[in-house]
Amino acid sequence: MSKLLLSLFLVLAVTLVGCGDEEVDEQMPVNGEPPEVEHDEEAADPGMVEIEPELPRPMFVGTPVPAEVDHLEPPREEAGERPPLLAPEGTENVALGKPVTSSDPFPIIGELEMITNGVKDGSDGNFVELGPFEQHVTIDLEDMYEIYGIYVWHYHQEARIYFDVVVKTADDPDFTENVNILFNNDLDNNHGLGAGEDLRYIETFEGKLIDAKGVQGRYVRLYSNGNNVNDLNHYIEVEVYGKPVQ
Ligand SMILES: [Ca+2]
Ligand SMILES: [Ca+2]
Repeated sequence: MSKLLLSLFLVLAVTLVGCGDEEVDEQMPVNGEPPEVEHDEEAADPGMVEIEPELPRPMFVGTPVPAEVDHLEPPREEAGERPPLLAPEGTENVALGKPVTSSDPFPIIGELEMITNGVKDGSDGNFVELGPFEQHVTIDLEDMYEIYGIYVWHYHQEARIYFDVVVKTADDPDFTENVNILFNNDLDNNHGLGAGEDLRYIETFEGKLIDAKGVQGRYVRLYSNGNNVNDLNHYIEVEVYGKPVQ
């Protein structure tokens, strides 16, 4: 948890420095040392490798313009700046082809199977559209895994922001055993899972990476509550990078 806080702090710090470029540049301490890279320590671990999912083609170009939504993560200037997910060798997408259920079992568009079919293209015909307001989907990994990261593509034809995104894992389908909330930007607790403090973010072809830090679980549930364009909920793909529990 402290690591999460540190990451958030670093993001904030970088944002603040970035905003104040003009005034601050000359006053930056110059000590000849290159800036600390957040992942140095982990990268030095010989058992850890970088996980790079295959990305779909971008559906829009340029830096997304932030919508008028507060508590929003600043968009990255360029694609590919995101630090890679680090995970033990042998980690792979264990959600591929696994069964998906949902609070909306009869999607408006598409099928729930599309969420784990490996296709991340953002064009029409590749997303599932769930009903309005609070909805969730659950992936059964069909075995216990150590989970290192989860990538989520809701929709990337335009720079949308989905609300009340929560991602959690558990050992059982009712989410009563070993429940871990990995991400939560439901600021006012619409889902009743507790108010979250994670930032909202803009959807792009890169998907959202959620660090899971090796948490163990079999079931992954993802919540949302409409988006800044309409009240509906969409998924193109969810990838869960894990290793079987030994
Ligand atoms: Ca898909
Ligand atoms: Ca909310």
